[in-house]
Amino acid sequence: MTTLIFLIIVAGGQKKVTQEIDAILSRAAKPQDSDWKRIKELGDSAFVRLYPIVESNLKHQLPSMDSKKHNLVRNRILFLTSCATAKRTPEMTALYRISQSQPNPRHWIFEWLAETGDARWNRQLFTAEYKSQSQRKMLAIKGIARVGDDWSIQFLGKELQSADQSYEYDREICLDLASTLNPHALEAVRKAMHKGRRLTPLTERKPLPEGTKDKMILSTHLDSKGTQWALFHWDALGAPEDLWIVHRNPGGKWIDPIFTGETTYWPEVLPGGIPVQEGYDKHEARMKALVQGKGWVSKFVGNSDITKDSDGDGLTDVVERWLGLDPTNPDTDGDGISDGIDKNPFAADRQLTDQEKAVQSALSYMCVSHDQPYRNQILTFPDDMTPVEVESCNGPVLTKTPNMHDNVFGHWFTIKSGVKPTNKSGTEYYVPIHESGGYFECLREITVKKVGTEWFVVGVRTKSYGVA
Ligand SMILES: [Ca+2]
Ligand SMILES: [Ca+2]
Ligand SMILES: [Ca+2]
Repeated sequence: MTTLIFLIIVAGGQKKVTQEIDAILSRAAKPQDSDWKRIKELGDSAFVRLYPIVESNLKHQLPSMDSKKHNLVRNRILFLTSCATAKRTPEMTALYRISQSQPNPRHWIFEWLAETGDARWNRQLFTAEYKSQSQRKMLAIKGIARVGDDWSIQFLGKELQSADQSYEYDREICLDLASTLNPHALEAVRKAMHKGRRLTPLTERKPLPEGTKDKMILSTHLDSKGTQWALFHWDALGAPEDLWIVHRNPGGKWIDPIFTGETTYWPEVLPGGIPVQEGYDKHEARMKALVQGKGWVSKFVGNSDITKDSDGDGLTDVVERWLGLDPTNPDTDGDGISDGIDKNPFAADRQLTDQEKAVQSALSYMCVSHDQPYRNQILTFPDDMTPVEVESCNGPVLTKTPNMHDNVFGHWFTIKSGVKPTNKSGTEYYVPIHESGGYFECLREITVKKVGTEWFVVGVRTKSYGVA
């Protein structure tokens, strides 16, 4: 008797739930906020009710669906993904396979699959999507990292070393690997962060123009000894508008690029923060005459002012003044590595406090990339913080100083005030960094965790992303 009453109650409860799900589904085209919450609470009972409807929609209707119906299916899938549990991975994968020809539902289902991090799919599904370079690549990284088995960690570790990554993916992989706190994953992140403290000499960082038709070349001149000179645009110091000269002997290649200290870009301030007095019109007219006429030949060819390297560190005085380095000291930061090949010419290796290590780790995460070796990463530290070294990039890491020329371009990272521990034991830090890449800017709130004596980024919140 008791069992019968119980079964009647359960049956009654299920009927009520079914009615409730039906009511929510009837509003599926325009769901209310409370619907999302409720469907999640209902969990598997909602999943069981929803799954056949969504499967049938996807199988039979999607290709010919109008936008209103499409919206309905989209919402049902979103309901489904929000209520399903990891146990439901096979059904969701079945939906994923059915929906392969439909980019939108595929994306939502894939997102959910990545959330579950089910080991059965990481080799097939996630790696296939990962290789497709699609918008789902980030999700695939998350899915693979969530599985966290040896194979996944090795796969991501290898990708982190691969040369054809963009910095976005490198960052994502570092974050997801570090978040597992698995020793092999941390080793892969450690490897990616430590690329050494030395840099390729400036003049070898990028290829020189190989022909007079090259867009970089603005004007050429043949001297009486048969040597050909060229004035050209080269962004080895960061700005594509910077003017350099180069020469070649008959039958030879362009060699010995020399920075002229001039740029066709309009600089707002000169080294030392001095505003340009010349005025835009005058600057433009002067640059036009220099580039179009032959004035540059007498001004730059054989001019010892632009070739002089007073301290013999491989950077001319002109370049050093441009970057804000000391042209009379071969090792501005005194760390034993000459300015010409020091990746961090403004920051010496030293004993760091936990707070500094946390900042260093957050910056390493931001700078990690396989980007071109000439790309500048420009760091701005608060006044009360001594710059720290960052090794995770291939290019130079410059510190913004009042002496740096306004025309040194690169990827900017500004440490904001408010770096602080998030727990009493001081094993976790919060580091806010403003990033600006020329086309965009955003604030990232980075969480850094201490593992042993090292620090790893385990959380990133992107705030106020915008186009600059
Ligand atoms: Ca020098
Ligand atoms: Ca120097
Ligand atoms: Ca140095």
